[in-house]
Amino acid sequence: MAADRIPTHEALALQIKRLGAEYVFGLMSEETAQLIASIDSCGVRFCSARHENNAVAMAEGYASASGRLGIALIGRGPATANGLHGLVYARKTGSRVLVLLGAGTDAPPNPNGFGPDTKALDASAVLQGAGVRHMVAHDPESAPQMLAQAAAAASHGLMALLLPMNVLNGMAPASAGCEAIVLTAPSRQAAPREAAISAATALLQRARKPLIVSGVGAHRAGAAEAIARLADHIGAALCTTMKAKDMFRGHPFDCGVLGSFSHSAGRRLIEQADCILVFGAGLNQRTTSQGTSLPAGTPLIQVDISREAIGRWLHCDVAVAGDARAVAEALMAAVPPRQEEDKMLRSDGNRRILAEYRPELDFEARHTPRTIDPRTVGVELDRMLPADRNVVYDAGNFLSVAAYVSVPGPAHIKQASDFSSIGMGFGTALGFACGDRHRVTVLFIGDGAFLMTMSELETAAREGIPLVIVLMNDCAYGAELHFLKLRDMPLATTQFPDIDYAPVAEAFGFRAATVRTVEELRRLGGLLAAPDGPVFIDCKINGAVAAAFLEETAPKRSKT
Ligand SMILES: Cc1ncc(C[n+]2csc(CCOP(=O)(O)OP(=O)(O)O)c2C)c(N)n1
Repeated sequence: MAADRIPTHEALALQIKRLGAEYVFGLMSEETAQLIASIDSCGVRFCSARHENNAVAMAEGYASASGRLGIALIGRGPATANGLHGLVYARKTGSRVLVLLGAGTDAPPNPNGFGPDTKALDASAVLQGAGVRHMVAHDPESAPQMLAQAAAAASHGLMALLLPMNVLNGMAPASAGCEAIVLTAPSRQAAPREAAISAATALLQRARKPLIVSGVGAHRAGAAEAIARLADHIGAALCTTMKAKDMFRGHPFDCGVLGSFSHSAGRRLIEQADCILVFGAGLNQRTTSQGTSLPAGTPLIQVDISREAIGRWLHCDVAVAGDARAVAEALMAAVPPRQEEDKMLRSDGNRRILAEYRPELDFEARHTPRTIDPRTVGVELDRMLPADRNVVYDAGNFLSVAAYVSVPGPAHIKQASDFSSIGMGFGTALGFACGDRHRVTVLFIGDGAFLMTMSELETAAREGIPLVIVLMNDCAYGAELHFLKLRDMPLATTQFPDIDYAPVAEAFGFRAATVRTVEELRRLGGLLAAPDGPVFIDCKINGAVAAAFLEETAPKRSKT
């Protein structure tokens, strides 16, 4: 072997180490096994998932929590097909994720030259069809450098790199791609146009009751403080999208989340607004409750770094393209301060409405003898779990619980539903927990999604990932149950047996409990206040409680 050449899998492993990677998440196939062994040998932790989808979701969750590059490594053919759900999900999140995939070659797959290649899959065509940007390493010589390029490209969202078997099994230069790899930050357009600021100023000056809606874009721009200052300056009330939940927690005029996850006190102020100023929020169907959450006909100013996001789902009267913080500061300078007595939304009455809001008084709890109202589960766990926490949600009817569970801020809430799929929550939560080991990560997941991904119980326990899993168990595909119910259809196909999963989680090494009543849940206070290892709670919930976002999509019934 020439001294200056090493096996490609070793060169690639060294390149991954040079990227500064802490973890590679993945699942082994024969063509990637040597690369995985090399990665592990060079001191980068290979964290093995039990399904390729979950491996990709782990990389996404890690990237999302840490802001660093999340790397997944999965095999070719069936492994690639298995990972496709995760790949599309990761693309939709926009997180910095690099997925390395084994790939086939035209040569017969086994050394004796016999075929056929039963794992053959046109991965390029599949990835292209799925809208996943990808590169192909064509030769061992350039593969390490290509990996560096793919990692740099992943700064702007998901990038996949196909590593064919002949490349992985070849020899690469030992010194390939030694230069430092710099991940570029997404470029931000700093200053808004003056004309846009004047138009927005004119509307805000005329408004008596302005409302500011902030989304995750405002959070990413670090605009929370500037927006709160602007709100105080013009006498606006504040609210956020679900993705930016608790951005203004503690502010006396924080109305909470807008739309499907809103609360009654916040809505009382929101419905009074006579001008809406939106920062970094896409205004999707849940934020707008299918277009009904904001007072009809109210002038709307939309600020977004991306021009395409402006006016996309809701009318917009004034568009301001620019960085949320820069725009908030520009408006602060341009709009004259409003006198205290003219801050109509900031009346003592409105202050009291918000201060007196108690989540448990916002609904009439519907427990049954053997189940808890899902909203009560949220209210109780909000008090019981450590306040400094990350919360990750899978998707389903149970998601209504999210309205009642607070977080330290938008960096600590993650909904794994960018693909509107179930089953992405478990992997995402595992990766999120790896990306932020300073606080406990709590996963809320329905029994349907849990059964899709429960193999990862083993991963959590093996890797010592401190995860609290709250299984919102209604023994049903609840979202589908309510979908059919709202359309007067039979429900039997959506319902499943009542199985206790706590012993299953216990077998994997979790501390686990089953709860059917509020009293049983409260008894877990000690376990939940400071969890020191993986914890699993099978919460038997009343599936009859439908989430607002499902009811909002129900067909309109004609009056008889
Ligand atoms: C991958 C995938 N398969 C199926 C669906 C359709 N679907 C949406 S919600 C849901 C039910 C989920 O059940 P569960 O996880 O128990 O949560 P629940 O709705 O009961 O709260 C299903 C099957 C989907 N969105 N994604």
